[in-house]
Amino acid sequence: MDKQPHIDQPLTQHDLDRICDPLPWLGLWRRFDSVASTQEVAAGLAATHPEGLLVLADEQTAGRGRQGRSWDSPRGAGLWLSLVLSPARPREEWPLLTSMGALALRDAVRLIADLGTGLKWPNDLYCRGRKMAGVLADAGGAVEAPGRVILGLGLNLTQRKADFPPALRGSATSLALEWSEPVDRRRILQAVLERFTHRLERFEAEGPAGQRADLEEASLLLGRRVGIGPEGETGLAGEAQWTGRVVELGPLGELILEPDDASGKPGRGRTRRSVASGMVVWTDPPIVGG
Ligand code: BT5
Repeated sequence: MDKQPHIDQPLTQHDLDRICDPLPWLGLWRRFDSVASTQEVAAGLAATHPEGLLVLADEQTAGRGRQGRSWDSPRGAGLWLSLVLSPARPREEWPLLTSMGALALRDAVRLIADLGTGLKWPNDLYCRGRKMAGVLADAGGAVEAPGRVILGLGLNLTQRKADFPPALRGSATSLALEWSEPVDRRRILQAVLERFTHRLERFEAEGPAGQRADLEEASLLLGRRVGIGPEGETGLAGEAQWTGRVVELGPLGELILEPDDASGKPGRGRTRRSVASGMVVWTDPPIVGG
């Protein structure tokens, strides 16, 4: 009876119970057929539930990216979920949670499929030069639950090229597009949550240092020349305000750059700049293999 379940099978509340129950930090989990955004549903629940929460939806009608951008989340096409966390770490370290979410998505994809993937700092998971997943952290914004972080994870699973809106066809990908073998959606969810739990426990015990080696290993930007656009830019096709080479990652995974000189030549030895909120708009060499 238990045929190899395919990636197209929806997750049930029963699946969620089985997967979430063993996770020590998670007190409440809910699945919905359709919501505007799991971030807002999670924020609403957080108001009355102090424990760790998970909200998952089959479809989002107004999925959100960062800074007002949107996240395409059609019915059944991916994992669309939000986690409400109360990290036992100083608030200034919380930005690392975004990259930890992206690392957990990468861990899960790697457990299941033999695929090369990498992180475009701080929140994008790329596979062969296209975006497969994104992470969004709400803390201190309009939907904030005080003292907590709402971490939204979106992982594309079943889309074929034509399923993406035209504007995303050149830049987005899904697990099904990259990996032809059947995949059990429950296994992916379980792997994402287990790997994230492991990372969270390590973060709470050791702080940012415990994530560093993985961040370096996964980084698609370390060692590349990059163009930094104005805040609010996205994607890899924008106008750069300045350029430089990424020479190392900072304690929270931020990019440390050696800026180019005025003529655009590598400015070896120039004062390094840390990019905490600027956006990478192009890379040289381009991200194709990651
Ligand atoms: C992100 O923002 O990548 C964060 C995505 C977070 C989505 C999850 S799903 C569960 C939870 N609930 C929500 O409402 N959101 C979270 P950003 O780096 O700003 O990237 C947004 C950009 O990615 C868009 O402007 C598009 O260019 C592109 N994009 C949108 N949907 C996509 C998709 N499904 N796959 C790949 N790229 C996409």
